Amino acid sequence: MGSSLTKKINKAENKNKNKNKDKNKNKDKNKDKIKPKSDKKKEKQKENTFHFDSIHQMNYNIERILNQEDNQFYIKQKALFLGVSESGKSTILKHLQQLHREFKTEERQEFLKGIHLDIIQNMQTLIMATEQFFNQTLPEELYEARKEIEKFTPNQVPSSKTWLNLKPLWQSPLIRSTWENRYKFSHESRLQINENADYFFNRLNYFQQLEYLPTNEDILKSFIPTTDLSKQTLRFNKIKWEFFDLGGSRNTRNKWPKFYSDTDVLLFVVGLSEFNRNLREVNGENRIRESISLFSQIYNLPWFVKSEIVIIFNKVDLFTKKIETENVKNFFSEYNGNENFLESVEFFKTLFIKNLYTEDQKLRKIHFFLTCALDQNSISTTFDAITQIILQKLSSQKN
Ligand SMILES: Nc1nc2c(ncn2[C@@H]2O[C@H](COP(=O)(O)OP(=O)(O)OP(=O)(O)O)[C@@H](O)[C@H]2O)c(=O)[nH]1
Ligand SMILES: [Mg+2]
Repeated sequence: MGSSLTKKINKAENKNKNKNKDKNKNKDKNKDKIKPKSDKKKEKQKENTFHFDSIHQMNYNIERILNQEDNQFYIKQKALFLGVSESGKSTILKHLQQLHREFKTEERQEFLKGIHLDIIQNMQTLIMATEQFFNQTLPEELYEARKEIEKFTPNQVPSSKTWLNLKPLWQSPLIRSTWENRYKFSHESRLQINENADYFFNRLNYFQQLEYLPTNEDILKSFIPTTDLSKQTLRFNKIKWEFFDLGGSRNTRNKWPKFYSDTDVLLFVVGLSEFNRNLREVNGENRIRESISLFSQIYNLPWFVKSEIVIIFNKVDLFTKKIETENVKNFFSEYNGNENFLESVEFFKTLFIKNLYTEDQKLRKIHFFLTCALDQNSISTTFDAITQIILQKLSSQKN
């Protein structure tokens, strides 16, 4: 951060540190003296006055949002993650958490429950797709395993038998072939599958261990739909970020409006690789088309007029692989380009902007980023760049 705003913050911090040093020196000198209560009160007032004085040197807008904690000044920013389900909102937030703190054992145990369900539901989908979409019958020797997995319910805890049943199913050539051909049924709402499912099926040996705690990678690759608000406060890049992550499926979006006010940064996440997939919650609705229409509604809301608008084209790792075999034109007939990364990204960018209603609205700056939420470098450089956008905005604001 090389802006004048950063210099101002550093100056305020140094001044504060020096003040505290002096204060500590005096404290040492006077440590034998017993102070009357009223003196202590005065000192407290002095501390508060200092806090106010140093902030007061800064311009009003910055002053309003600065927050002092542990001798550090932070700019407070509310960042709201929105976007359709499975676009990667929670994964980006989980990655930011991992970058700035360690998940505790209890948190990992909590994630484990969701990961178990994700693994088993993905196998249920593969069984269903094998039989109902590809019209194949699983061999007789898998009958028991299949039956057990099929009847697993979300409230159940997997037993050692559950893991033993999953293994032969994943090894079955029919199930493997269904997995390899999953794009053939990606338009079927009832057959939606986590695109990282193979990672988990290849790690069944770990999950079957009773004391197994999920790794950071396990946590990032699993799909645990957000049903309620997840609010996380993280401090990095001199910013105290208050991240709000909300579930993106149609039936959870009614909870969004109460979190709109005072948003500094709107982070609208799009799963770029989802161009060939339909929503889980409703038949026949392409995920990117849903995302475009959702963005145009959100963007026009009065709450976001002063917010920085960021569109994150996420899942670029999957997108890059997918366009080698899947034709964008088959899902977006208006696409005239080649199966080329930059050309198709440009195409999607224009679709998001084109849907905004008036010329005025089109003129508002929208910042686009390409990310892979599983990649540390991608997430940290993206949030460094978003920080720059915030700092530039604040520095340019007049009193
Ligand atoms: N390969 C890959 N997988 C990703 C990426 N981003 C997210 N995912 C996976 O996509 C799935 C959905 O991600 P989430 O972050 O849970 O999606 P969400 O937007 O929070 O979904 P809701 O909570 O339902 O709104 C998870 O299995 C993630 O591991 C990415 O960049 N690359
Ligand atoms: Mg989520």
